[in-house]
Amino acid sequence: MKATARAHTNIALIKYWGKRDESLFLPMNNSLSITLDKFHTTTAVEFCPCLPVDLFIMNNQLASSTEMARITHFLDRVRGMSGKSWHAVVHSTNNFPTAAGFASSASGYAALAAASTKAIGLDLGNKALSQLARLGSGSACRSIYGGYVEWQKGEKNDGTDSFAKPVLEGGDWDLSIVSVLVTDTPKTVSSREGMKRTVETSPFYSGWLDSVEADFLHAKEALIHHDFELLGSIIESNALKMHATTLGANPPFMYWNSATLDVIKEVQSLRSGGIQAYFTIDAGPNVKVLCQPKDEQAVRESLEKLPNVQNTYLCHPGPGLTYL
Ligand code: 2P0
Repeated sequence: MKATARAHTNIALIKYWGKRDESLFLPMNNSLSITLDKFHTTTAVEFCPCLPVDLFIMNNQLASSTEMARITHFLDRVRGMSGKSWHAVVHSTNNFPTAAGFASSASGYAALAAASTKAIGLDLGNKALSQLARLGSGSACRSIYGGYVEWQKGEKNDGTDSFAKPVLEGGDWDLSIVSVLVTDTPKTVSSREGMKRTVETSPFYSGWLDSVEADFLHAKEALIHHDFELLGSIIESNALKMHATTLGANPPFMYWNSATLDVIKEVQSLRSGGIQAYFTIDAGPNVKVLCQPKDEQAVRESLEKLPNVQNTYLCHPGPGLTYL
């Protein structure tokens, strides 16, 4: 009983920041993302009655006991859904360096949800796969779909109304995303810990909640109407608000370094020079810059000139789940 699936990473335009239920990965707010063409995780899962435990091999190496425990916890849900108790061997490969500043948990759990359910004989649709992927890592629910995707937070306590759905196909509006690597050093505060600490201690978190729904609705409108200037200004402001909440947490923390600020300043200077480019930053120091395809080379060249930029990766909207 074997299946292989591939899912792509996504970047948040409107951020998922804070949970209302930790164990069910239910978010405090709606979020919006672009699935990227360039970076993906491919996962093969094989269930066998011969295995005494699950095995997880990540990029050809046996995973740590912490990662193994997360995978087993996830597969326990899949076993529970199928009524089978078999263990599995999971082989997962990222086509991007794990330390390159891209969230691998989103593509990782989306691919695992698809491959594991198919391998165990379940036939789930995308909505059910999105709900399942969410239980591995929140942002994974968005990587089930390609293009532009929303995650509706839902209201119910059991999470049955919290899943992602497509907003716009990638081919409907081709935007460019220049992903800027300023460091590959692992962050000291994980996004999971960071959002939890912020919800529990930051006096600025209520300001986030007061404004994020309006950001979400305006960004969605901008997407539907292909209004790049509006979309860009909203996503920048939303990212800055998310990062501002971390400064008010106890103890406070900050995901940026000085090179992050250099990239922000360069994007502002590009705009002063007439090139429409806008930044967003997830839970780390690396920056993603959105622009239109006609400007992508100019934007990339100007960012690569910055002394503290290590690399840039040019991405476009990418596909949803595929089975191999
Ligand atoms: C996002 N981030 O919307 C936001 C923006 C980081 C900043 O989703 O605890 O790895 O596994 O649900 O999904 C990163 O958090 O956290 C994230 P868990 P996840 O993309």
